[in-house]
Amino acid sequence: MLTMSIDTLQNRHQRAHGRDRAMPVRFAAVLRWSELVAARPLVMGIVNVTPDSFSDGGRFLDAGAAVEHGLALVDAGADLLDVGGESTRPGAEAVDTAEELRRVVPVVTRLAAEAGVPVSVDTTKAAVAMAAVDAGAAVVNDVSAGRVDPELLGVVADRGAGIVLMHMQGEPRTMQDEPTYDDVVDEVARFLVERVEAAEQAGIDRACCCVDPGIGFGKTLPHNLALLAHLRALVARVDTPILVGTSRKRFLGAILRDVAGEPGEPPPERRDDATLATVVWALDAGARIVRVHAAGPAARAVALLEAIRAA
Ligand code: PMM
Repeated sequence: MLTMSIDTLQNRHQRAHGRDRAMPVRFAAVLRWSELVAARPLVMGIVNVTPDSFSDGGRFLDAGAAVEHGLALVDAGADLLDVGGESTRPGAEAVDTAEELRRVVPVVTRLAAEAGVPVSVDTTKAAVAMAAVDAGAAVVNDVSAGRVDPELLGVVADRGAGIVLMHMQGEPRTMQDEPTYDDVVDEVARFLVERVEAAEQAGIDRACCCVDPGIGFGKTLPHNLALLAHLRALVARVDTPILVGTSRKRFLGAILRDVAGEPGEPPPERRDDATLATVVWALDAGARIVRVHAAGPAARAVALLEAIRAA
């Protein structure tokens, strides 16, 4: 079980950010997404400790640089940090467990101690999930929704961590070869409902589950757009908070080239304005967590939308 108390976290947060700043989110010993996102949507900042992620690959491979980046994301407004040691970009090769542990554990350990916000580990491996949770991670973000490693859901259940269950057709190496669906929204919704049931069967409380349509994971541009267009319907069908990750993804580059008249696909680091448009869209449709590289604009969008909603 995760034993960290809210008081401990509050103290850590105040040490890290000064006594005046209230801790932005609270989580109990057992991370219950449904309670965490009840007050307002949350911004999950991305910390990729990888040489080959599509947007920030290689920038934060050094643990110190990754920690600095995570702390900067929190200062900019991130409510959670997602630490990943294996790239899931299309065509990426798998990373072995020892290497993933080497990349992830030191960064999770330090961020869990210093950042003052819940830390999530982006992994499909039970061994990495276990080590990361024992190092202080409160959430396991599994892009395979517990299908790659059958032990992973049990690890999450035993430790009372939160989980993100994401939809993906195929596997990262080949997922963009020829993704096909009869009805992408219906198939993704069914899959997410089924994976929450699988998580419950493994002993995970439904309140600890969050689901994600997996934008860009085994999906063409029309599939990604259909999922965003019908996000409100998806939210209504799955009885769990939804996380949406569009940040800097390839489909945004394709839209900017094809529709917005850019001369070519802008590179990932020039897709933050397009990301923000999708963040606002997703939040308005009912997404409760947005996973982004640039935390500041997303945090300001959350604040703005909440002000409008409250008026
Ligand atoms: N996207 C990436 C990696 N992990 N996890 C979830 N839950 N949802 C996502 O959309 C997602 C993810 C790929 O993006 P990155 O390489 O920039 O992290």
